[in-house]
Amino acid sequence: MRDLLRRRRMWRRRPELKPRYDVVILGGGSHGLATAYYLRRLGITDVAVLEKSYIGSGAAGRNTTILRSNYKTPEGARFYDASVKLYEGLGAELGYNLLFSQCGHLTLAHSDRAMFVMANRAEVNRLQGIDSRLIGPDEIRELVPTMYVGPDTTYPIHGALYHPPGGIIRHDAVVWAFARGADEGGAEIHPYTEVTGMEREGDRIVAVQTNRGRVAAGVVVNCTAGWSTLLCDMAGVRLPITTHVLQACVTEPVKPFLDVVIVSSQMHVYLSQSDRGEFVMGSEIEPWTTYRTRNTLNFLQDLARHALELFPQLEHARLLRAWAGLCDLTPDYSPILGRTELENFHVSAGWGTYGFKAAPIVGRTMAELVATGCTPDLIAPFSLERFYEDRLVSELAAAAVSH
Ligand code: PYC
Repeated sequence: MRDLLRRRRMWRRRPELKPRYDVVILGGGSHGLATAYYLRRLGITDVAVLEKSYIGSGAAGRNTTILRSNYKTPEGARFYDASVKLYEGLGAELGYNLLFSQCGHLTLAHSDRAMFVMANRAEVNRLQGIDSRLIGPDEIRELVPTMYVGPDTTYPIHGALYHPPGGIIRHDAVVWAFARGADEGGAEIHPYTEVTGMEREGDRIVAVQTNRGRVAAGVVVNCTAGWSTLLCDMAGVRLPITTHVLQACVTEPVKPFLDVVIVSSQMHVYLSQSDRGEFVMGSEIEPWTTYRTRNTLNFLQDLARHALELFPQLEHARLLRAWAGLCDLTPDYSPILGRTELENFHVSAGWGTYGFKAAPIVGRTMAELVATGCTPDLIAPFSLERFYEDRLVSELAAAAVSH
């Protein structure tokens, strides 16, 4: 009975902050909570997750829920593939229905050049054992009979990169499940706890200052996505990141007629149909840097124009909601993961539009780094040092958007 009651609750009420924790995680989104969860699995439970707003209020609650691993570089493909594999077992592991649908993912190609690039990507993917291949218009029509694949569109469809394991998952459920899993292991989750400063002694962060007082820390892990540069500034660590906004929206629910994720970087549109019947759609990042997360009419007009070319059936569908999130971009469009120049201050940042896909593998590898002091092989290519050592991992144009 106690177990049952415990299961019904999500996580414990926020306790008082203790004066010290072995590990302090900044950011209560999918990366921070996943790190706390995997730390628990490694036996590290004196952990606090500090979140300035509510749990999952940042990028984890503002993405378009797409999972995939069909990246451009071997390093990227390997890394995101490990994440998709963890996602496959996550619902059962955490005892939570995450509504993961591996419905497949199609990246449309609208030119010969795009076909060539997709063919290369498929090769890179297959060499990593990832199911990914180039298909032509006939197979596209079979997979998505409801999509318009005719010649008289702005960007006629020549083919697509087809990635069967890609799909969508319920993003807020992922956050809640990780939070509950971390909490069950003893990690403390502290919403509405904003970090206002960091105390540094030599090459270590000894404590973080918050709006609820000072907390000493053995290790600090910065998982704050769009705000990571601001938090790193407090620690005196510079990140080569610019912050942009990315907008998305959802229609009212309509009868299910799309069961694959459709992406076109040339049309700047990606869309899928949720389990509730809503069309979840997104577009290109705004090219300027800002923290202003407001929607714009231009975004909605451009997105609607492109979405309707592919799915004219949506002509009368009304928009239910639109939102915007922060996108932290690095010069090579790959993340920055792991150690910084400070001994006990690690970072998961620079995710662009890829962060949510990586949550489980970020959690697992960051937890391993904290527990062992060694950088796992899978994240070694994404170290901050690569920008000083000219070892970039270019994922330019591997996204649904044109970054
Ligand atoms: O899968 O690359 C992606 C993506 C971009 C924006 C949302 N998802």
